[in-house]
Amino acid sequence: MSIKLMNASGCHCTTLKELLELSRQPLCSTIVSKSCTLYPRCGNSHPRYYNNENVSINSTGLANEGFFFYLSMVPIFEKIKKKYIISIADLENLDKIIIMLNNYSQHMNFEINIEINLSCPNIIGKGQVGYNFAEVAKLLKKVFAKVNLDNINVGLKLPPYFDVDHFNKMSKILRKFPLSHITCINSLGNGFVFKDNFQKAIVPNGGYGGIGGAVIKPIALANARRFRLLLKDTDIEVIGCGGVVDGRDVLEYKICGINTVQIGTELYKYGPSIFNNLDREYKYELTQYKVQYGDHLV
Ligand code: RRO
Repeated sequence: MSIKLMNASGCHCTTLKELLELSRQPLCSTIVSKSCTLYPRCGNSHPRYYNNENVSINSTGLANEGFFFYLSMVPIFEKIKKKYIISIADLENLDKIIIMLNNYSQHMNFEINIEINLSCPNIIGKGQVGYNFAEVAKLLKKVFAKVNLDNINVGLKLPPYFDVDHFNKMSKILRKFPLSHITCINSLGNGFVFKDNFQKAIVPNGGYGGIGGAVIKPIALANARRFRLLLKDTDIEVIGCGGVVDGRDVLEYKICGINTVQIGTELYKYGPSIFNNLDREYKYELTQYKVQYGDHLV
């Protein structure tokens, strides 16, 4: 009943220093990069991140070091045998990026994992593709026609869904493609948080941004659980992301059939040592669970 912990994209995974720090954490089993664009971006103006005890809000605006930097990390993770996923949010340049990935993986003979981010809520003036089902189907058709599946595993980062009809429609689309995984969920888009002094918590986009932290756990858990059930007869792994604060939260994901759980806001708050704490707490919670309910997770 082991569980794999990893970072959530956007948390401690933008710079070389952050990625190397994560790479040294034995209990961070996989590392996903900050969502990238073909070329580097500075992102939105500061302050663009805030958290309190229950909630985080960000409007980072895709600040990243560019696709080539995240691609250049592949041999490093290959050498230390750590799974690494490049998160890609640049849908406009996806064709070019896929051609480069195909060439690179073939020449280097590396297996490459990517995650296409369909759910960035913070690009001002642009909606989240994950909410446009026809667009998602079109995009996946194009991607899988081009990508070299011998060397490249393709996953998706999805936004939160709130309607049963949306889960059904989305899973119908997803099951048509040989996806390696889906990550459920990205932050809840376009939230708004006041600080104690009634100032808006972040500055860009009028103060609206993606919501994370403890408050999103019921929605994140529901999304991971529903997709896990809807896709149970496929090879698509469902990775859980959202609201994990302690070992009990990790166990709840596990009970929903999720074997990999991402840590976002708490990683942002406490740094990579959070993985040790969560692993210890999860093992304790699991022991308590077994004493009370037996060996089977419901
Ligand atoms: O960079 C961001 O503002 C951002 C991204 Br790409 C994302 O996928 N989710 C999020 O909360 N922020």
